[in-house]
Amino acid sequence: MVDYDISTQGGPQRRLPLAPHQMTQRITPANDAIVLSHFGIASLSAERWTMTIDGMVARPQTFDLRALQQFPWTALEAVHHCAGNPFEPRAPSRRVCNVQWGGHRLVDVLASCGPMPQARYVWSFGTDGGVFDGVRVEAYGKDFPIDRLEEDVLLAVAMNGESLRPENGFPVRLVVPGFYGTNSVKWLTRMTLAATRIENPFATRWYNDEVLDSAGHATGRSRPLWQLPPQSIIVAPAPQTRVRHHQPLTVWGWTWADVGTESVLIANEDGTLHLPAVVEPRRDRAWQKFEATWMPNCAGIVNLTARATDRNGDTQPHDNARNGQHVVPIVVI
Ligand SMILES: Nc1nc2c(c(=O)[nH]1)N[C@H]1C(S)=C(S)[C@@H](COP(=O)(O)O)O[C@H]1N2
Ligand SMILES: [Mo]
Repeated sequence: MVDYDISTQGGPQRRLPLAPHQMTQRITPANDAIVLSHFGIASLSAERWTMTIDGMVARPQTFDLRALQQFPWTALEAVHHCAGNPFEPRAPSRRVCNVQWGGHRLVDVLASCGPMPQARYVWSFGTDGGVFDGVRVEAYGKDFPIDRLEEDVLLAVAMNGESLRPENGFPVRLVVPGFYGTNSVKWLTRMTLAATRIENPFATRWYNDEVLDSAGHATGRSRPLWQLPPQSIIVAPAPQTRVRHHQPLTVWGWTWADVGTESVLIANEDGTLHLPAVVEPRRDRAWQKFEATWMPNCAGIVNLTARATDRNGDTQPHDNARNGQHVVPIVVI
């Protein structure tokens, strides 16, 4: 198995997120945003960059940056969440941040190529490739269902109001808001419309989790890590905070899901606390703030946790899942 955590030049590169209690800002500054690159950081020139759109389109085209700039500008706020280690589907990933992307809607750019009605998937390729987990890969490639296009899929050239940084995909990356970060291909150079799924190990082998039945047993099937399931982190109180019993305390954090969060319940691990939080409305596909006032009623260690339920009615599992609950031990004195 690959050592996913090594960080060598030209090899995998990561910037770990802030700890949850440090994620106090709604928009994560670029210096604190996560970075995940399987083959190092590609270095592309804005002047020489081109991207070809081909496959099931009436008019295949190659765009340079000036051609891309002819399309309307749009910006949106979205949670940006790395699914975590592809080989550890049961480990909760809190590699998350929330950023503002700026760029051009892919649906507009594709319309100029005349997409054919038979096309069902959009394939995207980066310039980067190499050996990952013992497998040689020409180029990092992903796909997403074409139904998603009409929503908010972007060809992003900016993050938080600045030009994309090299590590985040300069000069142009795909952003599929609401999908795990792995789908948002950086250093984008080619897109292909197709009737079938892409054959690229990053789409069909890694970043696919086993489907479990209702009893939690393996079914032998897997599914791509696309839509974000419901998730949450507690920002405050921080772990090991000492609080007085019978004194009200604000518990707050961030929650997100592809379809948006419907509700968040603050609980403790012994099941005696069930406190509904107030969840703010969602802006674009950003994370949503939740907040509740908790009155600890006796001294001791309390393992505080939050449980988000999304608008489809799906709820965060306690643990053993990428979206397992975040637990924060608090000392009540
Ligand atoms: N070309 C390319 N795109 C990529 C990757 C990569 O290694 N190469 N990593 C993916 C993964 S797993 C994640 S989580 C996001 C991270 O984007 P960021 O580094 O801008 O935060 O990019 C995705 N897009
Ligand atoms: Mo990722």
